[in-house]
Amino acid sequence: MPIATLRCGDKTLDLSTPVVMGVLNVTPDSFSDGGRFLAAQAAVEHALRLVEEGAAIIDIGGESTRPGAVPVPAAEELRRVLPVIEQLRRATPVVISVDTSKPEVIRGAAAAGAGLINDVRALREPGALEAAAASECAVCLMHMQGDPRTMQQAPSYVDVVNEVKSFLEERAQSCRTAGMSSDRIVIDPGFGFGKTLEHNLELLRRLGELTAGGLPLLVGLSRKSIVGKLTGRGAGERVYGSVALAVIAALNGARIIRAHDVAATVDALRAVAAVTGGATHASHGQPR
Ligand code: 9MG
Repeated sequence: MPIATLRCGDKTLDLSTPVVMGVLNVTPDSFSDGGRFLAAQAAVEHALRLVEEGAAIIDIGGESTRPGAVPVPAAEELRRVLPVIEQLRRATPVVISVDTSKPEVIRGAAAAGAGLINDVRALREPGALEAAAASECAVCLMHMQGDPRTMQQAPSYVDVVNEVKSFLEERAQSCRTAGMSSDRIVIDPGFGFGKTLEHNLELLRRLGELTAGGLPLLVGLSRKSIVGKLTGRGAGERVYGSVALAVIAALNGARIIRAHDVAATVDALRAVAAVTGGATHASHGQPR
């Protein structure tokens, strides 16, 4: 029986129908025009717009995980994310997620009020598992082959679905051994993280096989190169392709969809929920 709620610190997220996690990048190229204070304020305003559009979770990222991205020190990542978490926590009850792999950032984010740690390295950095287990946060364990600097150079699998599944089962078991209950764990196949187009399509087709262990599944396909390859569109014009893939993911069992274009994704998931049964979690309420 799949787990229908996720315990995120002092909040509980209902996953009986799919919800949207809105993406909030706070890297210098995102909101840096007027210095640190104004950048944090602009980021919070953007996040609140995503909440208005129906996001149930806001995922704050202070370090890029794109192919080729260069790591930043923990202190800099904390300077980027903490003011945004603190302000957002006061402004909205939605779950605040932090996209990080560093134990210092996990501890700081949890203390500031984050409810979910979204780790593209699945808590494999030294001290990360212990830091997450000591918090009350939920964790998202993502699969990645290699690391962001090199992952797209030559991804290779015998059976991508079985390899991703075994990895995620092993990481989930490590979390349980460290003291986390299953209602704090989400798994994610990591679309685009050390995968070719064919690997991504195979994972999407067979997504249901990953939900066999009963843990909720998060997917992030929004604006990624998979969408660009399928549609021939540049990064700024991938809304329709992203929404189409989000719908397929939801129909194949995903419970959390990580998306930049929240309003469009929420509408699409409402349609999915109407067909598959149950209401959606879109919080903006009024028909548009
Ligand atoms: C940070 N980030 C970028 N892409 C992502 C994805 O597909 N999943 C998760 N969990 N995080 C992601």
